[in-house]
Amino acid sequence: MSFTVDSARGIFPSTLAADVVPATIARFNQLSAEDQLALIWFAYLEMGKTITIAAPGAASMQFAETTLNQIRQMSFQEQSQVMCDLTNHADTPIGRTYATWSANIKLGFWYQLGQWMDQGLVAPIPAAYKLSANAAAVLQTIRGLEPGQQITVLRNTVVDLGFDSSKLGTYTKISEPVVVPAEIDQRTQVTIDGVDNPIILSYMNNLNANDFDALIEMFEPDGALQPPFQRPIVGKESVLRFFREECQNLKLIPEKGIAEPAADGYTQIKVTGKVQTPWFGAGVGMNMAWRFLLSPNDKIFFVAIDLLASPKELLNLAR
Ligand code: 45D
Repeated sequence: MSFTVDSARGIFPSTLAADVVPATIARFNQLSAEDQLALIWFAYLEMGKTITIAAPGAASMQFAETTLNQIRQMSFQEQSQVMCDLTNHADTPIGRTYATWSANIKLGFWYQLGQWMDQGLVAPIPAAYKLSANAAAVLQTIRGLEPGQQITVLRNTVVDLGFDSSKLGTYTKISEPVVVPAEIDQRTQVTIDGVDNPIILSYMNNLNANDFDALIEMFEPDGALQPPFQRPIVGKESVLRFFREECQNLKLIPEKGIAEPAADGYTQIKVTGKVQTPWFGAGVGMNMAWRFLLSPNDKIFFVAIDLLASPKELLNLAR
């Protein structure tokens, strides 16, 4: 019996992911639209005191420009309505446009709205707005998270807003253009304590260089990649699309790992370390694990990327 994507998901079962992130988002989703907006605003303001957005994602904002300008022209009441509609997943023209955007464009859109709210150009959240008891409790949970977990909560709430993209029918996804991969002589080379497998090192180096064409050739045709808190993305074509849309300019900083033989000539490898996003740069290092399953042909059959429950998990290399 050989591995399936489903059985591969179970490798290194003692890995503790930050389940508090989906749990917090589930609680957030139970709140009213007004509470959700106010909560994100307060969380964002508080986080801004300790971590700042490094790259305002100018490129991502440009694709939302028409919608942003449309909103800017509206009255405060209309602006508040747009934000509530997005939060309620309402079927509106802006809700539908929003649903076609990649995660980075959605983040750029809100980043700009947040600036404008701050400057008084877009309807603010009243400073005296009183969160419901449930919303206050969710905010309190967010306060207690590590920065890497906080930004993941924020990102995932933003990605979920707008009309449900699965109800759009056929549509063209709007994402930033793919950047040119780094020149060979400009590339960084990672080292991993305990892992010298060239496939794993190349995975990290290719992703850091935005060389998605080289990266995807390292996968089995039916290989899969499982992003944090998501179902696996299966097959080279879908994984490549994901790399192009969601994985530009990441910085992977693997630290340590373990490699060992698995059944049927496969090899399982776990690596832990940090990941930085272009939004926060070196300001936020997320504690991550990669769980790889390499096929007997030395191709990636499966890799899961997990956001870890705590820094202590960086040391957990047990099977
Ligand atoms: O509603 O090996 C206001 C993979 C109030 C690939 C607001 C990976 C109202 C393979 C404040 C205006 C990708 C899986 C909203 C590795 C309101 C691989 C605005 C991992 C919404 C390693 C809020 C990559 C704003 C990872 C502006 C883990 C919020 C990447 C902005 C993780 C929040 C990236 C931002 C993360 C959050 C990025 C900018 C977590 C960015 C988070």
